[in-house]
Amino acid sequence: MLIKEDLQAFVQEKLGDYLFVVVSNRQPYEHVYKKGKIECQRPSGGVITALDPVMQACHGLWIAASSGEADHRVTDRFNKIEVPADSPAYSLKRVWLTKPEVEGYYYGYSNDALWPLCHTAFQRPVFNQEDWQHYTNVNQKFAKAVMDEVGEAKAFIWIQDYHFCLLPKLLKDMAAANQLIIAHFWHIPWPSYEAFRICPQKDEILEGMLANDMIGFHTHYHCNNFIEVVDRQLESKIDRERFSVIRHDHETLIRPYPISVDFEEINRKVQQNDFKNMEGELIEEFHLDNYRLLLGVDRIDYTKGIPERLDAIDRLLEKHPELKEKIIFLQLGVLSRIHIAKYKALNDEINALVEKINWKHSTDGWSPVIFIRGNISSAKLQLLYRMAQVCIVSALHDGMNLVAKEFVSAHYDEDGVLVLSQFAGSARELAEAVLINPYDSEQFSDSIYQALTMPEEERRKRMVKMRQTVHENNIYRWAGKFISGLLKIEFKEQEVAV
Ligand code: ADQ
Repeated sequence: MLIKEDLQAFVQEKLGDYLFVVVSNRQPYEHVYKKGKIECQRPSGGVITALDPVMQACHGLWIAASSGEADHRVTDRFNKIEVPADSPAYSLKRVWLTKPEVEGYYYGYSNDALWPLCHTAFQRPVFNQEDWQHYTNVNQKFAKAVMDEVGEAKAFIWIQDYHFCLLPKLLKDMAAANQLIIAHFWHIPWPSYEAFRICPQKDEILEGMLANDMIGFHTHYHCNNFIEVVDRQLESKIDRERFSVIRHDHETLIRPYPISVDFEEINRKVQQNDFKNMEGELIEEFHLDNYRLLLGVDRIDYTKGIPERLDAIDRLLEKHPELKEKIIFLQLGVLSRIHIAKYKALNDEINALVEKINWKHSTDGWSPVIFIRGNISSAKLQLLYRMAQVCIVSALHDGMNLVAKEFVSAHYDEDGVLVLSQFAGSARELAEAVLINPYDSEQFSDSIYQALTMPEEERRKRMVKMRQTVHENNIYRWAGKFISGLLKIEFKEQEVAV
């Protein structure tokens, strides 16, 4: 196991002469007005959850798009601010995007074209030329922001996700030879060639990405898909021994690095006394007394399988009416990308389903489903994970899914059952979960029943195993492995103080 301090020492030793720069679309902290005052808040989302502890350990520079209406009020003349506010550990540089840029680059090309293209969750991608133009412009804007900071220094640029397919090549073209080491982590699935080939900009996307020195995916499966796509689409040499692509004399390593969470931190925090005190408040707030708690936690996104999950709860109560007044299913959902029509429709669909199920099954004083929309504090969230006897992750397709790992990390009592979609990347590591096919409502509802009736001994056996897995492969190990993979050195744990 690697802990925060080990990663810190490792990065300082290995990347001593390099600037350490992370680039992502979403920023880890945003500033907003609340009751006339400026407040700092953390947006929800997997990339932020994963990278913030890494950056706190590595003290680098994070470049991201501004998203809060008060952001500009707190940044300096270089558009930078030290974060987190209470104990500054790294610099955040904000890139200002115009409304048309956000529309075209973020809602348009990134989330209405690339997101559905990569998830193959039966939503048609929309490829719009104007969106592509904005996507290209914003990638250029970020390239300039990076080079303004880096100047002539040597730097390690760690690009996050599908918003920046063109950035690696733009940076390599702007920088001096050998000035930058560029790596890209792709947080979502990479599709098969059959799915990817419909993309009109496929060549530009692949060209841009192959300027990276390394590309990381969550699973071997996604790496294989990427290699196959390149092999069939571009003239290049695939080195199957080194698992790399060589194009125009440049080699890009392709590697699987399953992302994770800060196990230690969640596990420690959830056992603190103030957390225990908060339990009563949560029971009261959500009227959870005397019920067995089933939990779902998601950004509201059509890839997360929320309607499928509600259907399974409905079916469960149809098949097992004896569970009425015994269970509560609490769904926490943070609104996401609501400007895209599909997301708005999904939100309406979920509202209607919750109403329907509650109407159908409720009794005097009891309704089976509570749906809480909005961002909930990490303290409350971690406690709810611990209080939940069953956590349901039913993604139709997901790169990893951190909710599954957060639930496991919070269960220091070594109890609780994870019901997990076989189409989430995390299912490859958390094989002791009750695995489901979210498209199969019969099997799904039977699996929830299995989770609710599983003998304690078996629950514990499975949870202990899953906790070991997440404990060992925590977020610091993920980052350490990624960085050492990039430096093409063997990862030796004895090199860092464990
Ligand atoms: P996401 O699609 O955002 O991430 P996920 O990995 O589940 O999905 O992360 C969501 C994060 O947001 C979790 O940390 C969760 O706790 C938090 N969250 C969700 N709802 C919340 C709420 N209502 N209140 C507070 N917090 C909430 C993308 C990919 C994933 C991949 C990650 C990291 O789609 O497959 O696991 O990046 O690589």
